[in-house]
Amino acid sequence: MSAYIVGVIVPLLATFLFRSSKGQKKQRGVPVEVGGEDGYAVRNAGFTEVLGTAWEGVTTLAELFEYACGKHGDKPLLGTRALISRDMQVSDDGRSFEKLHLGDYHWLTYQQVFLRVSHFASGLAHLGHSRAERVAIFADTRPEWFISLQACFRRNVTVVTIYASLGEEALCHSLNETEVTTVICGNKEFKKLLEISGQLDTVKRVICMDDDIPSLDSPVVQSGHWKAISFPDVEKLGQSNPVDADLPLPADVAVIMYTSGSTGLPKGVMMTHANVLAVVSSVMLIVPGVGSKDVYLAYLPLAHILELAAENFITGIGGSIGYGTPLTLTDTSNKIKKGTYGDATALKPTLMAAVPAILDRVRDGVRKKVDAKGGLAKILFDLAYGRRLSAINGSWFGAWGLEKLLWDFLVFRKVKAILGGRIRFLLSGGAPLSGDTQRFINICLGAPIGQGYGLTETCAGGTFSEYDDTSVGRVGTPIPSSYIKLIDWPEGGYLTSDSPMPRGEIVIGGPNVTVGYFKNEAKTKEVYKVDERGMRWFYTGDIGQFHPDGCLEIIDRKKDIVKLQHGEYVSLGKVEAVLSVSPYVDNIMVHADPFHSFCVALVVAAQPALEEWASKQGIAFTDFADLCGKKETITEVHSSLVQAGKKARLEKFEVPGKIKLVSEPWTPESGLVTAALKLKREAIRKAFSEELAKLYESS
Ligand SMILES: *[C@@H]1O[C@H](CO)[C@@H](O)[C@H](O)[C@H]1NC(C)=O
Ligand SMILES: *[C@@H]1O[C@H](CO)[C@@H](O)[C@H](O)[C@H]1NC(C)=O
Ligand SMILES: *[C@@H]1O[C@H](CO)[C@@H](O)[C@H](O)[C@H]1NC(C)=O
Ligand SMILES: CC(=O)N[C@H]1CO[C@H](CO)[C@@H](O)[C@@H]1O
Repeated sequence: MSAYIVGVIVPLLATFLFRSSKGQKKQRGVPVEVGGEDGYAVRNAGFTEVLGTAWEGVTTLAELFEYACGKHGDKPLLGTRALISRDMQVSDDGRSFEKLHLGDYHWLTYQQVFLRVSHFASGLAHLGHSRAERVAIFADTRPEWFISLQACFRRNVTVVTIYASLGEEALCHSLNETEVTTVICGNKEFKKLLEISGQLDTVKRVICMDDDIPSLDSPVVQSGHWKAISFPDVEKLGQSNPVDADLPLPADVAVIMYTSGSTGLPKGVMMTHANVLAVVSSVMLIVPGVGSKDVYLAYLPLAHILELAAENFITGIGGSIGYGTPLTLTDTSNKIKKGTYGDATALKPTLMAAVPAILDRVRDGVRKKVDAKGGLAKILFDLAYGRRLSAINGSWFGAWGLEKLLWDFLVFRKVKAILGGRIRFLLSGGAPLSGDTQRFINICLGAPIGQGYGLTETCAGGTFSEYDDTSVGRVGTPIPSSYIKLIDWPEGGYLTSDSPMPRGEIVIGGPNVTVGYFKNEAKTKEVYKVDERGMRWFYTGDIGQFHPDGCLEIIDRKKDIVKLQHGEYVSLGKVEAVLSVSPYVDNIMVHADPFHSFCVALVVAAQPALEEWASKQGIAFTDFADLCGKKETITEVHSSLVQAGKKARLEKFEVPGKIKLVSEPWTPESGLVTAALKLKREAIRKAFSEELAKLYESS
């Protein structure tokens, strides 16, 4: 009980002692004169020239790596955890799960990694891979991925990156299109390749990162069509047959990154060394006080530009990269054996990157735990949360120093411990983060979130929220290497002359804008434009508005706006964001077409919340699919959506008139969402075409 009383008194005292001073609003972005199409353009207030590199004399990623290894020689660079045991556990309903017991991190120093990179580069050359041919890396995030990447850079070999979760057709397409001759992969991916080997004409070599190379007796390997070799063997080959480095120039293409677009086959975005370096350099200036003490937890796909830029950035500053996986991240993660440590606990990282879906999961996990505890713990948590929220409204640092320490000690210490307890900055990207989650993480971790907005096409460059900006719902100011311009979109009703803020389609310009899509001139011409001053601009299709302090807010998406029968516009993304606050919603896709006067929605139901409701109502069901099909369940979920819509003041036509509950989650593997967990509308519409038709039919 005493903790509770202290918890009340100290905040009250602190209110008098440390009154927050609402300082003047910082000007983060300023209007700038640029060429090209008319619009409202903004640049970072701190930099008059767009930035190319933050390291003097370094112009490519290969040079950055060599520079870092020379400077930080015996510091740890890459860390992995040893596998202690692998168990199978069977749950009550008979499904079995793999549980891992993982040990401490083991480290390779910069110098050791440099040697392995040099050996692998030589080995690749010795295997007969010529510089003009492309290599594909097709694997989960791990040290060998990083080593392969740097080795290719050292030989001026362009790397094709492919999401490990990509479907067969997309995989074939990207390997075919880039005429890849060497694929570097794990044994899981090797099996996938063997299944489609008949369609891969150009592949000659497969380098397997795991020891147990699968199916060495398969025809394509037996016949000598493919040479299969293990990663360590390539390194050994290189060690005994050294080949000189063959460094690239800034304008050489470093990576062709296949993005799982929302529609059609994936497109390969070509990124030069200068492109990626510009973004890596910007991050350097945005994260406060980075240095060789920083430890980064790497677990996002390296085939995602956010992760690729982040790992090169950590290397550039002399930090350490510890590898983990999304399924072993925390002590309570699915694959972690009970009573053993998750990656974050073992590593105690200071920096992390995350996509919103993962942060949402952290938030829900904490909320659930607090609610389950109830009583004093919940009262304390809610009180602390409320106090911190109002402190943040004043100012982030300083003003509430003493009270912050107290709450940290009483309440947030335990929450912080989930991610190892030392996180001081979180990078979030891939999709907009909900204001609620941003606040929650800000408060509970006591660490700011830097939210980035950008696309693969702009090399993840675009905007970035500065560490001292505690507002929510905005994506920050242009990074030093970008200009952001809004242009009118009259059809959608967004104009740069709008008041109180200029609004329009977001166009990104600068050295970070990539050179275009590989072998896709038509699409490149459609969305990339070069202005009369030689600056490249990428047309994003997103709609934004600029706040007076020069920060951007994403408010809509061009192609997600549908005109209904009676002429009203429904912005699908906006409505989905509003409705997803319903506790019954795990995921939601709103569907509208011009032939009906109302929209409908597919709702992936949140199993725990719905089952809890059902048991309270005394509704019997055989399994979750059965529950989702029941009329009363649909009514309950629908009315919670209507409520959410009302609360956010949606128009009546914006709230789905009918819904269908889906019991199976949408995952990247199922092809219904991208690896960053964005909806693939076309794919979902196709997969659920009958259900959607039925929703309209019965009206
Ligand atoms: C790097 O490779 C590309 C493609 O093969 C080539 O066009 C370029 O000239 C090479 N760069 C250097 C510095 O040799
Ligand atoms: C890839 O190329 C092979 C041979 O040219 C062809 O048979 C196959 O259909 C192609 N696959 C895709 C997805 O383009
Ligand atoms: C924080 O400030 C915003 C606007 O400045 C306000 O809407 C919100 O209610 C405030 N929250 C608290 C807890 O004071
Ligand atoms: C490809 C590209 O746009 N490269 C540019 C990158 O930025 C530098 C410095 O601003 C320019 O000189 C390059 O032309």
